[in-house]
Amino acid sequence: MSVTVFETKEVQELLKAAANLNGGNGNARFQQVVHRLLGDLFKAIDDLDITPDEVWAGVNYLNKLGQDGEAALLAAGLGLEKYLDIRMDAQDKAVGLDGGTPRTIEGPLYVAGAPVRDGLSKIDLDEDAGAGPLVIRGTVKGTDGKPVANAVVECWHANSNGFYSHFDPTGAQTDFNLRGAVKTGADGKYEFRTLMPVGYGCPPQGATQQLLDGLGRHGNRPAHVHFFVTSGDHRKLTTQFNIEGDPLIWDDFAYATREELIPHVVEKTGGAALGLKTDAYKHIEFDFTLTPLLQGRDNQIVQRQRAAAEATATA
Ligand code: MBD
Ligand code: FE
Repeated sequence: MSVTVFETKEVQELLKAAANLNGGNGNARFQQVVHRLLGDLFKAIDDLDITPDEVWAGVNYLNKLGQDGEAALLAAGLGLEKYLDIRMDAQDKAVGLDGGTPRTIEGPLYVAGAPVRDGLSKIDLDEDAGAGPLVIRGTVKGTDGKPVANAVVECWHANSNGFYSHFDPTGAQTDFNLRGAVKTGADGKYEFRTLMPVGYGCPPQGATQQLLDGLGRHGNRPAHVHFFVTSGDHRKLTTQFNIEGDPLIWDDFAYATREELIPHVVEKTGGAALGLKTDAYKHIEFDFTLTPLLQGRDNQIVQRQRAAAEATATA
């Protein structure tokens, strides 16, 4: 039977006690956030008459989510990470910081520590019979259109099975396969020689896919390449582009697609001279426009737990 108890003194006192609001100890911001989120959950249980069985299913789900190490993956799939982008976009607009390459989500699969090379890096370290060569290149610029020297472009993407090195369940890839970092010279130019990625799919037995199944959603992304672009004089850019023509471009389970982030893929020959595995290759030209610091500060730096590895000397 549906009852409403949320507004009672007993429940309001319980919420305050649980969050230790006005308790003296603890972190006031943390208490404020916990009080609000717990209150929103309590209210939803009242409003939707969520049953004890449903609550315990949810609690047990959180255990599986943690066991699977998929909380950040679920954050992407539920649009939480996209929502943070929408808020940062609105903040930029409010202070007039426009004209940069649009941001889009980082996702959970970055690995810090890729070797930094000058201007160019060949990042396909492992054989991948299913993937053809891809050259990605462009210029890092400021909003004034001038090239940015000493910017570092970091890039990471999946192989032809949609798996990322360091997170590959088959164990087939070495550390930093398909991950790299390039420092620009005075011309602002960067180039990656790599292989064409395939779209990612959530682990089929994992907690994220389980939740998506319940919603009747798929857990797939179109083929894409991630970037961080950093430069001391500009704000850090976190973005990706999608591979033109992928059928999931506008059906990304993580909602990262943006109109400005779908560069043309051009067919070229001459790959042999570039050290590519076939003469025919695909070429993507993609420039990055960085935005200036805001009152001398980069307000786009996001702290989150990230994987890290040591680059081997030969890599
Ligand atoms: C990915 O490759 C990705 O970019 C995101 C956001 C989520 C899961 C896998
Ligand atoms: Fe990705």
